[in-house]
Amino acid sequence: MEPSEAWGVRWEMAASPMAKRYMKVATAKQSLVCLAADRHTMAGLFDLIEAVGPHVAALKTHVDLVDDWTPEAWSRFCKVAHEANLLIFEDRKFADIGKISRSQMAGIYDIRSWSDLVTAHLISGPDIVDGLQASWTDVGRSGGVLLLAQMSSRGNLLHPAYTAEVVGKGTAHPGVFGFIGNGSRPKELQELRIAVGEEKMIWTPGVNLAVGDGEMGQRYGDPTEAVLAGSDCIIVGSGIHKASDPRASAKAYADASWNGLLQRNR
Ligand code: S5P
Repeated sequence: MEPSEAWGVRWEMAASPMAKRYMKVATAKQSLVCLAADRHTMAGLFDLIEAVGPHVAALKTHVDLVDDWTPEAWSRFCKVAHEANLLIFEDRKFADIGKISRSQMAGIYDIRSWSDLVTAHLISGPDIVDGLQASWTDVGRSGGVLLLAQMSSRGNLLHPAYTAEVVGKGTAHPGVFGFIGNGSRPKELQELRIAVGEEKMIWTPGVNLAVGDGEMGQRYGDPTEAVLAGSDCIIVGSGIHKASDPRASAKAYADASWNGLLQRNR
């Protein structure tokens, strides 16, 4: 199937080349899954990517939670991710002023040199997006920012008025790839999609085939429902990396998300 057929209006409206790249990969793999690769060792990460690579379209990392991180091992890991045709998304949740966020993209982890996407809060104002974009430009690369418009955790402070401001500023900025929405609440997600319109991506954590409460205030909703409500990518962590058979689990999430997309565009 062609991406234009699978994605319909989103394909036509998406202005960002990174969004088009994601939709192409997702169509080729028939999977709208971003794996939250929250394992704490390099060996665990390599095992995971080898097991699930064919069934996921993007890889979300928390580079600072790996116990035995080294620049060499990480660069090999990124190479394997590229070979597996995965977008690499560092979920750093930047929140500082523009110039510091730009510097934090460098430093020991040098996120700007290997990430295709990063997350940011807009709490410090819109210059954070320019700071992050400048850091990719500094190394001759390009990338996209996902702004946190909603969160999946209970009691979070991203209230509707805040969400509306994030969406208003984010939709107008070409450096913004899209938004993080709350995958655990389809109704909130539908409202977010209406506010965002058709041009930008909405990616959603808080998704699990076992719907309900997770650890430490995490909340989970159904993957297909999230896609039907307007999510373009389900971010799944423990549902895959803690499963007894991560490959089979990744395939189950891929099918749930892909079926959601086909139903949505019917
Ligand atoms: O609101 C959010 C935003 C994010 S990016 N809630 C989240 O859970 N996340 C991330 O998604 C979180 O950092 C973690 O890596 C992943 C969810 O993992 P899971 O194991 O609960 O599926």
